[in-house]
Amino acid sequence: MTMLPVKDLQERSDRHPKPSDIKFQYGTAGFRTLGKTLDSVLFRVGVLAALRSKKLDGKTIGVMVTASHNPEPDNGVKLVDPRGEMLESSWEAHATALANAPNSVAFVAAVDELVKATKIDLSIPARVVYARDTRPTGPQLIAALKDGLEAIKAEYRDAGVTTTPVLHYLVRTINTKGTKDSYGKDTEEGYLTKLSDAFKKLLAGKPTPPPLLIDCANGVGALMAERFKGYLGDIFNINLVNADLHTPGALNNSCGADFVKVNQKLPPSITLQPGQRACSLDGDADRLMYYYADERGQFHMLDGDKITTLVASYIVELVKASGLDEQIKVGVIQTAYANGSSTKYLSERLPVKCVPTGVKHLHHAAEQYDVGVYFEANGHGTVLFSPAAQELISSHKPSTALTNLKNIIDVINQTVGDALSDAFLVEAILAQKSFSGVEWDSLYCDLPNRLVKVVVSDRNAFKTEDAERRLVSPPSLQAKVDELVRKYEGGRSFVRPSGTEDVVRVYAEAATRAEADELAFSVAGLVYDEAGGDPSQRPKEFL
Ligand code: 16G
Ligand code: MG
Repeated sequence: MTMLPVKDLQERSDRHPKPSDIKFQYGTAGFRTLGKTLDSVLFRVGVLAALRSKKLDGKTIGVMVTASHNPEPDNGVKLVDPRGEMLESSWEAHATALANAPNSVAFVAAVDELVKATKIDLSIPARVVYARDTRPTGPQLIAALKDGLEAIKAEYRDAGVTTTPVLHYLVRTINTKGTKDSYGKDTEEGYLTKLSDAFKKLLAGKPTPPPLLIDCANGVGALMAERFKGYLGDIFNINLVNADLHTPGALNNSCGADFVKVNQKLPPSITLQPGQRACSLDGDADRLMYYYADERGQFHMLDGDKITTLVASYIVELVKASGLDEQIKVGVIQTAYANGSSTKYLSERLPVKCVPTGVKHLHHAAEQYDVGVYFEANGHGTVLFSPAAQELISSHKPSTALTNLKNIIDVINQTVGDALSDAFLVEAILAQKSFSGVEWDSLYCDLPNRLVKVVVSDRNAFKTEDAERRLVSPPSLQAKVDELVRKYEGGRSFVRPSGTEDVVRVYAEAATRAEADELAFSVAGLVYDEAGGDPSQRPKEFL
């Protein structure tokens, strides 16, 4: 029977001591905090990833080192399961337990316990593929990860500096290589070729779209977008801004998808000509925010909900035109953050489901449909085609619509939200439909909305139900929120604890901008008064 390499694990773990004052938590997007505190976590994640691989019969597990849209000093790490999806939730607790073992002896004991509890056969080989974004703490954290992988004798592959969606793609392609479910070539080049070929086919014969301005958040998306240029030829031009990977502190600073979504304005580094369209990626290129300037030069945002609407409507059209609408049902998954107007528009046409925030919830719900379209309002999303739907599409009688549908499938990265793939998807649909930003935007009109953060003494005191749309704790707070909401016609507001920051978030929408702001700040004030802390942190009345 193969035993744990206890001595090696312990000795190497001693080189990566856990900071005694930090409690780590594997949250919505893995571990995420100040990069310089994460050394022990990375070492332990290396061991955990290997155990997960052994548990899944030697399938390759992914490890991505990134903190997405967070500021540059932060970093983080998340695990990717064999089909390119997020780590199964039951293992999040194992990750948290291993990360918090106070010392090496306790860590090895926790590993041993996990092996026994989950009945892992240690003789099975472990395989891991890892990558990182461009953060300065990345290389050192990768070194700690490798030490963990070597301590448990895992085989590993370094995917280098790349985007989160590329790492997800690699995991899926490695694990399906040579099978009937093969998802493409298991290299970055395979990814670039697959997406760009499909995109070029969708654009063929259409007028060349105007060059697309891409704000790369000064992150790793800039590298990937630059690589795509070589694959797109002159059929589609992209111009990169905020592609500076060398200036310290530039990452996600006053740019990127999160900046645009939260502030509902252009990054100061960008000016748009009337009619011009552009988009922003986040720091690891898995979120996408579109926008355009109207003929008066005014900014309009096209967020994840607008992307859902465009994509879902187009896929429904293609399925129908292919004569597959009886067999293939398209559904949409949203979260409470989806703009009320988008939910209204979509649910008049398609089944729409609301789930809690976080990709894993949306992804899981999307798997229940033949075609599941999911985007969070913040721009993270993709489309899933069930194996049966793909089978039907691949064997159905040929037509232009069916060819387009096949190319749409190939331009999409089904493993996870992928900003560049999503941008190509959007551009392909706009080209197919001869839509400008204005026409896309006119599908429905967003309700004004506002998102506010509240710093409270204990965010765990906040518990929600009904896909985070209602609070169950602190008791009686929901009734007070309801009372405030009732004062605003068409008003809606909800309160939820953040899964990635130590804050509570308040969202509100109403018929006018002033009312949405007023409602958001009234609810935030209420939350603060109920569970407050430092008076200087009380939400300011208006922006
Ligand atoms: C993470 C999630 C994202 C979610 C966000 C919410 C993943 C890969 N990412 O970034 O889906 O929208 O957290 O953050 O699951 P919050 O809980 O802090 O509001
Ligand atoms: Mg991200």
